[in-house]
Amino acid sequence: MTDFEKYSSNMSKLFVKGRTLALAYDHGMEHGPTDFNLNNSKPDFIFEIAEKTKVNALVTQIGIAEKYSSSYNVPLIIKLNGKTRLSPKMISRQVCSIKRAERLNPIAVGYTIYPGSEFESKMFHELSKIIEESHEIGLPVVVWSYPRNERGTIRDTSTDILAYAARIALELGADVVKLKYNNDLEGFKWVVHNAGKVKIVVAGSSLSDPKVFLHNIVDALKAGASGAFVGRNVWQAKEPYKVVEALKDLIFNYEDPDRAYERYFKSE
Ligand code: FBP
Repeated sequence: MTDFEKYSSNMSKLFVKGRTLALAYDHGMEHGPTDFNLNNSKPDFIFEIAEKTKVNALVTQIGIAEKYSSSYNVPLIIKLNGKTRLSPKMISRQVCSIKRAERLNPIAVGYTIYPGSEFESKMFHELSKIIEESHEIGLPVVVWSYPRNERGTIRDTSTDILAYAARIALELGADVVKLKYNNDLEGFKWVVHNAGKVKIVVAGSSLSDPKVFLHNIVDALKAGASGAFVGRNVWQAKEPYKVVEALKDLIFNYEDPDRAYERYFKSE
């Protein structure tokens, strides 16, 4: 298989009919175990959800992928950088090489940038090398583009800033950009427009009422997003499997959010 064929094959695993749903589970590094309980702190719990629901991919840091993925048939997206919330400096550096990630045969790699941080140029520089090397071996790159100021206290999700975050991903050569959705359907269309040929996926954000959450996802899709990479709204939910099935209906079957809510959550 040529690198281009490998790239196309990976992209078609990640996007089915142009849409995707992945589970995000890099929070142990980013937020710490405060996000977890006795169940979802266990990587096996998350791998089982990903395998049984057949989501397009599971996003983890390399350590979890290395220790757990061999027991499961789950497509991986391996995050190559990470930071903790213990450090006030808004810089996330590479913690895993492409060579190391490649041993696990992921369908893509991921990297977070913080546009607006005083360290943005370091992250852009590192990311540009990662994109170059990944593309040489047919690996798509997903960029988490999260605008922040120096101390991480400004998490601007205005339309202009999100459009900027999307544009940076396009200009750096990302294949997919992950953004926070700002609950502004019309504004988000401008964000999508500025991403050009880069596909946009939205984050789930902190645990919210399922009805509100499903509506937000559908609004992001209506604005032109190609799917979602969801973490806490799945594995912190009372019934994670129902959340994933509802999301699949919205994303792949263009289901109405109220109908999906009734189907999966009404009896609760
Ligand atoms: P959620 O769906 O739980 O919001 O996860 C999305 C995500 O991008 C994770 O991949 C990442 O760990 C986390 O959000 C980072 O969130 P933040 O930088 O806002 O703390």
